[in-house]
Amino acid sequence: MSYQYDDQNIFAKILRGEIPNSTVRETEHSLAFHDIAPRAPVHILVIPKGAYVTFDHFAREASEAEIVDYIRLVGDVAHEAGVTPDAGDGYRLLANSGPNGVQDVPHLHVHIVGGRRLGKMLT
Ligand code: IU
Repeated sequence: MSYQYDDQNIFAKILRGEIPNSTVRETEHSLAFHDIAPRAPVHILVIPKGAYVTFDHFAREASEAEIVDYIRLVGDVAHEAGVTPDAGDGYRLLANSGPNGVQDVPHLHVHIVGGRRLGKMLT
């Protein structure tokens, strides 16, 4: 997997409105939606609207406005889902990246997973 962006990936189609999604929150530069196959009571994906494949790609190429918008949305969504340690029992952020990270969809997505006690790794 390179940083060559494939605009036929499923999240690109979601962003173009070609495929429905269960939106949690949308901002100028980012979208949060429920994972279609949740592996925990809270399982939300947060994606930038820009064409970035992995977190490092995003960190190097995105504007500061996109980065601030994205990081803030991840935090806000976790907070609103009630899983942050101040309001709940904690959660995990996960960004599978590239083949060894077993990334299936080649558009950056952070998983917010919580609502149950997790094992040490998500497989
Ligand atoms: P991964 O980190 O690339 O393995 O995660 C991809 C996630 O996208 C995975 O948890 C899927 O359940 C999820 N997903 C989705 O929410 N909607 C879809 O249409 C498809 C995958 I395809």
